[in-house]
Amino acid sequence: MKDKLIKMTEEAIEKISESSSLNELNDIRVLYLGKKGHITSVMKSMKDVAPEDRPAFGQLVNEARTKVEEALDEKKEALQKAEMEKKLAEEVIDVTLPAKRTKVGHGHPCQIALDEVERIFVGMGYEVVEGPEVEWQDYNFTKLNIPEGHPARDEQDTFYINDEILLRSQTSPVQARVMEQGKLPIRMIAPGRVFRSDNIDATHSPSFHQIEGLVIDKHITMTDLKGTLDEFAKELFGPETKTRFRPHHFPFTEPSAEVDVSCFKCGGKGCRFCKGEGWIEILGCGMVHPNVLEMCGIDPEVYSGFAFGVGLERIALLKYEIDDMRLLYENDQRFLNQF
Ligand code: 2NL
Repeated sequence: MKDKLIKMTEEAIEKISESSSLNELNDIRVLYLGKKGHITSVMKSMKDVAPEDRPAFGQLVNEARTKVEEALDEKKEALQKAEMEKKLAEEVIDVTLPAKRTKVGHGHPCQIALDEVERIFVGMGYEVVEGPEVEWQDYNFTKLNIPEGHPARDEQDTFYINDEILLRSQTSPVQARVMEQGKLPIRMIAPGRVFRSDNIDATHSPSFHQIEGLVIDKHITMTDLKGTLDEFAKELFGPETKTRFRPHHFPFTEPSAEVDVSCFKCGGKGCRFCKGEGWIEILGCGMVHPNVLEMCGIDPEVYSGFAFGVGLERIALLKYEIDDMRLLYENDQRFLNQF
């Protein structure tokens, strides 16, 4: 029995030293020390040994067991170490390799144009104020001197949520809200998304962006309006730019005007870009209608003001010489990467 045990132990130790993986090592552990393993079954045969020999026999088996366990542990450690070294060797990082190029994004042409417009007006002391895209029709129309029955309220032109609530068709409700707060004077621009029930073509979209401006103070006159928008045009299109104010009609301003800038391509002589006109229309404006002031809680006998509205897409199309508005919404990177 003793010889058998010694042979078994040697055999186990040899197998352990020849093993080359942790899996293999585990199989050997099971084969000798597992529940039905060789050494375990020798231990179980204790009952066949004479009682007086049992202590010595037990000690022998335990020694054999310890030897095999030690050999297993030692080999396990060696295998783990080798595995780690192999892994480290495989995963060497060459810090001198050139890095992957990261792509840095940039603003959308409309965003670039908006930043420019905001920069100009903030430079003149204006605040930038935003408001909700879903509005009360009271703020979108009534308070802006567009009474019930006015064609601008037509269901064909405006997206209604219900009888009272709609998608704003202009950003002026933001200004109406500021006027109502009653803090005067006001110098603000309200940029944002607006909605009209239009079909999509090269110059129209059911959703586009507007920047409206509002100035309210004592003694504000049409000359303030002209001087401000002339300065804006020069900053946006270059110092040579001239402006032309043509009479127009808006319900919320009186008098009202449309503003053209001298063509920044030909300087006003007339070219393909300005369709031979020498002038390009950029915005609408006027002196705030006394009805609007009154409905927003401001005394038109004491205060007066001017307002204007610019289409952001229109500015971007002009400034970057883009001939189709749809390009601004398609997000084709071949187009966007040019700005
Ligand atoms: C255009 C014309 C305009 C306004 C917007 C305005 C706002 C208030 C009071 C009075 Cl709260 N007026 N806004 C005034 C004149 C013209 O926009 O063609 N926009 C693209």
